[in-house]
Amino acid sequence: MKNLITAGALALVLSTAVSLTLSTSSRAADMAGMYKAGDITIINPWARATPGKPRNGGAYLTIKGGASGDELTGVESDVAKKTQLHGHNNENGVMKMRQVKAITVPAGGMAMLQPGGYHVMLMKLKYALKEGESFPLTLHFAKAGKVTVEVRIMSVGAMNAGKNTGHGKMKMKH
Ligand SMILES: [Cu+2]
Repeated sequence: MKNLITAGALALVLSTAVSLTLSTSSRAADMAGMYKAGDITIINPWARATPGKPRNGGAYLTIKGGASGDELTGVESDVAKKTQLHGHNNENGVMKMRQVKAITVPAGGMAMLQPGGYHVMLMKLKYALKEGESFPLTLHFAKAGKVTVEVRIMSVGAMNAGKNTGHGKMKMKH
């Protein structure tokens, strides 16, 4: 009997801890840009500003899998004539982009779309992407369905969505 009571009390403490963690993280996420759909969470969609005449652009985001995984199967956006999912291939020491059919979101893991890796390719942009602005991007998931997120436009050489302030004049070497 004593064990049962202890277990019950522990469960209560645990669920309180979990709900506290959730409320804290969703508040932080509001600022960063977080979208829940089905079992997955989309974090921080961002893109690089395109200097001069608009051509191609890239958009990046993190997708967190829940209890079950999912698959990102397609993307759509009005800012570009064509939108594709891309990955990189090392061909004789040269990194080349290639189109991929889908990006797996592992259960309990993350799929990262980032510079130098998987990304959303925005082909033939209809207008230049300006730093500080944002645009909608619709993601298609095998299980979670369609999710439209707002992509924040960071600086031309940005490497991620967060650490952009005060580094505007920093040159990125590739
Ligand atoms: Cu690409």
